[in-house]
Amino acid sequence: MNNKDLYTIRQVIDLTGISEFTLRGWENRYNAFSPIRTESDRRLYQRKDIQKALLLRDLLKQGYRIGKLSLMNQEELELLLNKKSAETEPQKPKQIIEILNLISLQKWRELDLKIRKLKYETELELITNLILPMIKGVSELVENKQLSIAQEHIASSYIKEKIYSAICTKKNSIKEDVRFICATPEKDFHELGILSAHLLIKSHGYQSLYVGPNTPHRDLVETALNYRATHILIASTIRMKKGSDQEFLTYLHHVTKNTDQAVKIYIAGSQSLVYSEAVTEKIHPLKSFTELNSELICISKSRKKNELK
Ligand code: B12
Repeated sequence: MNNKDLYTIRQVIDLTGISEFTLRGWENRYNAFSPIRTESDRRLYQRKDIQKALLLRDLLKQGYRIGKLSLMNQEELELLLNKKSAETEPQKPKQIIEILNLISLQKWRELDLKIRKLKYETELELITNLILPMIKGVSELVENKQLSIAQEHIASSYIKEKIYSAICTKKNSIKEDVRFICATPEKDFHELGILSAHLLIKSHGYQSLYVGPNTPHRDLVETALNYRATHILIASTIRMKKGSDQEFLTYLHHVTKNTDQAVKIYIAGSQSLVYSEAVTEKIHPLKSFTELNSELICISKSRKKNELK
């Protein structure tokens, strides 16, 4: 490549008006670019990186979120920018706004009380109307740099406690022939999705074993065999680096290959939806908790049919 086509970080700052802190944040946290490194470890950007930085800058101004933009390629970003206005996000319920205010003010004791008091009718409602909006709110606060990593950890812990306390209210399973296990793949510590799924499964009266986050595929397979799992639910939230798609596919391949043919494997989470090539007769993607809930109802119906036979 011609050296004239490469730009130092200073030149990129001058051309785009974006600060060094922001450029590095987009690179490190969102994998937005991978600048070439000189021998002295200085970053050199290509023309396409500058174009992407400009697109990101303009779309962020329109109200889009960096987490969403970072998953798009240049062509998709351009298309989005040509749309007249940003998606209008639904208004958050009042109690969620109050909770997010307490989080951003770091009023942890008040937050604890408020989260404990949250009322809900069904577990699906708790997940979709309260847990997911809280997570989304936390994620927006982090993106807007209103929360530090430590504060994000604390907020996530309170959300986790709420899910745990809902799990504790559930009686032991009566439908013993359906046994789920819930996990996230190795290196993925985002467990709020699978923990919520574990709660929802239990609320339908099924057995569920919470294996938890960061589970090596060998351990998952071994657990599935010992527990005689009938269903495995794997949620993947993170895409850490280039090639991690392949890692996830390999992970799934191991789990599929080494578990009984009758075991149904569900994959969920923001990253799993891009893995359409993973879908086989045994692997079923789940887009949402509402879909998981419908699936759980279907399992119940087919059990009843089998009992009648
Ligand atoms: C909470 C959180 C954390 C917590 C996790 C706490 C915990 N105990 O789980 C903590 C603070 C520990 C954390 C750490 C990190 N995180 Co984090 N984290 C998040 C956050 C705010 C929420 C993720 C979450 O729990 N989602 C819960 C699920 C349910 O919601 P969702 O992801 O929106 O998923 C939707 C669907 O996909 C579907 N779905 C998702 N899961 C499931 C499961 C089932 C069963 C079903 C049916 C549906 C479903 O439902 C949701 C609603 O539609 C996101 C922000 C975001 N925008 O997502 C970042 C995010 C996932 N984290 C991110 C990063 C980079 C990290 C770190 C690497 C940061 C760092 N530098 O240290 C670490 C490393 C963790 C690791 N190796 O796994 C990035 C990932 C970017 C990427 N390239 O993939 C995100 C997107 C933030 C960002 N924009 O930068 N994180």
